[in-house]
Amino acid sequence: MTTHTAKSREQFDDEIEALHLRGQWRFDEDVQRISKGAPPSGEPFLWKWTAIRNVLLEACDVMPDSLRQRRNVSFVNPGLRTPNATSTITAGVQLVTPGELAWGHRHTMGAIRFGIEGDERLYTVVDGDVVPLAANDLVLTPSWTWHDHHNEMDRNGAWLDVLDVPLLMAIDQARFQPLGEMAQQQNAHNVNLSLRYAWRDVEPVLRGYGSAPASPYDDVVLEYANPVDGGPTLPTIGCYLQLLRGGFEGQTHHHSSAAIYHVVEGAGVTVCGDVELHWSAHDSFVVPSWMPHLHVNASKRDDAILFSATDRPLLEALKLYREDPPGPGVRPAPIFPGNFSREEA
Ligand code: 1HN
Repeated sequence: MTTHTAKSREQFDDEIEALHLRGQWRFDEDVQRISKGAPPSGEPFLWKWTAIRNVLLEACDVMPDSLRQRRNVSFVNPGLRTPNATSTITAGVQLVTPGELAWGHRHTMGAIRFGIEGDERLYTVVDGDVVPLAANDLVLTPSWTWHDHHNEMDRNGAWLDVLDVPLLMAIDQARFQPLGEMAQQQNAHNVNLSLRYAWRDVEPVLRGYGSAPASPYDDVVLEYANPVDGGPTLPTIGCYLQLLRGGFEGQTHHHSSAAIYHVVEGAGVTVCGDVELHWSAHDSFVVPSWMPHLHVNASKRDDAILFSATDRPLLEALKLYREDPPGPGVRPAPIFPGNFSREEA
């Protein structure tokens, strides 16, 4: 038998809210929203290299020494509630002046860095090992590894930083520890090749692809492979390099992962939803999750090269990675760091 009360539903909702309870019926709005498909999170957006560079140069003057631990400016996606590039990834550019040291620390957040301006005298020390970060090199700083950055050049050094900060924040796993000293003791054997994918090794692999047909969406695309297991660079962040050959006009596709791109060379346009992102060397841009997009090389003759970092490994681990149209079923060809090959790994 039902008992009738004069209570309104709103009154009832308020009463149980005071008991820290909430009826499933109140999630109706969310349910309606996600019934139409997972909404894209964040907007397609592009940050021009000239603007980023000017901001970083000005930061050299404006920032007091006490704030100079990391001179990094992060990309703030205008479509997100948090100051990040995507829902799972923070990205930005860091500048280190001649002779400067970005002091040692470690964090549970995993990081990858892609060199923009620098040679072998720009380096990171990771768990005591020196890892050069020359232009277009990729360097890994896995979760909880100590790292301090050094610039022994007589010019500024700069690189792209990509970290899984928002993801680790969301799942309560973000931890940070300063080293307590400015820099780590450097190991005797010194250079660590397993954390560095040097451009001088990677570029010939990419350009050596020849004229064979490649991905209709990404043209010639390589994945940076982890030397230990051949898997993604980090459990949360995968890194890719793609060559859009002269005249390449990609087809539209979409996938559940979100990406931050960095332009290595060339110029072109990425059409994402109804936004056109016109890019040239050293610009960075975001392609949000689920958004239909295509890439076009503006030149009929010259190559364009894009580096990208995405949360695809995270989604694959959760069995949530989707792409449409479905991929060709072939993983992009892996590139291994340093002297590693798949056999040795
Ligand atoms: C960080 O630790 C670095 O170690 C760079 O160089 C960028 C952005 C957000 C949070 C931590 C670094 C970062 C960061």
